[in-house]
Amino acid sequence: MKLYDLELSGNCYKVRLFAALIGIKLELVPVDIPGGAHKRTPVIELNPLGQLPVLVDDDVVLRDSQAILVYLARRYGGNQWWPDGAAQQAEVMQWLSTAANEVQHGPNTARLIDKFGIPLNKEQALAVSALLLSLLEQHLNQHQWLALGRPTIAECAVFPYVALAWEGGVTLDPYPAVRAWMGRIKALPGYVGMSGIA
Ligand SMILES: N[C@@H](CCC(=O)N[C@@H](CS)C(=O)NCC(=O)O)C(=O)O
Repeated sequence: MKLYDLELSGNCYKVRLFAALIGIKLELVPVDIPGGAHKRTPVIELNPLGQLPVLVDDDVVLRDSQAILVYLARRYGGNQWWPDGAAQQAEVMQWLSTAANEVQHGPNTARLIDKFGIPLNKEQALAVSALLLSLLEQHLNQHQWLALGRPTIAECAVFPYVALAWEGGVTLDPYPAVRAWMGRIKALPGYVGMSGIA
């Protein structure tokens, strides 16, 4: 199974992390985003948006880190990570949506500005980060995990850019419950980090 990958990408790391947690092997295909390789063959044929990650598993080709997590969990991970029941699935799904919205537009965007010099709106990114982190802090004050009382793919979707928030100038100091949750994730069997996340 191939993952078109960029080491520094938190979206790609979501997939690498989950694969490590469930013990499946990925063939990583490094893509030179600074050199524009994501807008050329073969990536552009696999994902017309020209974005990473892209997963190729035999005849299955998928873009979007959240969709890839669902696929891997359903196909290889078992319902511990992506449950069967309607209400349970929706409980996980709301965090996958949070990853694609508030996490993307908050700490991920702040990092794109500070670390990669991409001209986006920092003030707005900090405001969305504050909203996201207070939501997480409130939730994690009462729960050990984001959904279902156990680790699910919601952790893999939300954790990376929260853990990388410092690279965008967003401090987690006022959020002890978030920091404790990150510690629980790092203690999971099979856990791997990435550059910027111990
Ligand atoms: N919603 C997508 C976002 C993917 C995304 O923005 N990927 C970045 C790397 S982290 C990328 O490929 N950026 C290059 C570009 O958009 O041109 C996901 O979750 O996978």
